[in-house]
Amino acid sequence: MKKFLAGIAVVGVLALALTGCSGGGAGGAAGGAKKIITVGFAQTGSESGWRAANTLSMKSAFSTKNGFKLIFNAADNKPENQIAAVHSFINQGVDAIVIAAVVTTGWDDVLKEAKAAKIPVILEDRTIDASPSLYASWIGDDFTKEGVTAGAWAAKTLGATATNMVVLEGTTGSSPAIDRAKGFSSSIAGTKITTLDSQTGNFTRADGKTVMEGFLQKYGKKINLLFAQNDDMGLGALDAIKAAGETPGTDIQIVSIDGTHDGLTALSTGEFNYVVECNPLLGDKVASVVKDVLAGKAVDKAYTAVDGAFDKAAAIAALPTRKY
Ligand code: GYE
Repeated sequence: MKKFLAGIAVVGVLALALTGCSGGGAGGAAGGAKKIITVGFAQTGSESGWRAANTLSMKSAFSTKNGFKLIFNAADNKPENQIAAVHSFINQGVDAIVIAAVVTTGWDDVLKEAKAAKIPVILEDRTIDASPSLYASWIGDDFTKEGVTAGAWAAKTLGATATNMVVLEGTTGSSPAIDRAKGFSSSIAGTKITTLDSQTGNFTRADGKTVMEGFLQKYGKKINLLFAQNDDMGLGALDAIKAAGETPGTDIQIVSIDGTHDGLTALSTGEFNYVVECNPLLGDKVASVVKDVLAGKAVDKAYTAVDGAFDKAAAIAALPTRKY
């Protein structure tokens, strides 16, 4: 697995790498004008702040200026919509397909069709359960590691005293929901943290709020810890916690994942207690991999972004220059 930095410091390097290879390959039709690369991008939807930043990053990387025609589809987080979008990309004869898969399962048939049509598929953000022979590469973040980091904070901070946790899970069947849960559990194993309840909030603020309201009704003041699998659900939960007369960050400690501007703001004011980063700015790297694949260059099967984590002081320091 190749590590890459999607942060600000490396943008220049990635841009250089892109410039370096743009002379040859798919972009360089022999002797004539450069061929425009048509790419179909099957995005999950628009569930979160992370997703908004990811969509922007993809749209700016796959720009006309960079030699692309982007056909963008947002599937409203419905797997069937997303499969239909990929079918339509195949029918339109796009040069390449990029997928941020809503769920890990159900991909074999449509990916086989893309392969038969000789259209390369590049996975962005989320991983899938399919034979690696059905896609060229994956570019994203290490969700298991994010869960491990979030859980390690919880274990260190609350693991020695009896602690009742509730969990707001991401989209059921999505790779970040599956892997973050796995990573978190491994870190809190053997501690005094017990899980009172764990339900999906679909990575959205609205559902984070509703599900947290339910938890508070059911468990009252028993809850000491909330693990929100993304910032948005944690932010939605804040409203429910305040409405129940409790103080977020004190009565109920909150750890979340993403590191969006809004998440870090909640951390800077003490309403969240810890946030693990998940970098959504993957567009430039995805675009360079697409160009390499179409140029017949060897690419790695996986490129993993490097992520950090924030406590209150780190959030305050990071906020002024935060890009998403
Ligand atoms: O954490 C969440 C988004 O797949 C990593 O999807 C992504 C997740 C992200 O909606 O906010």
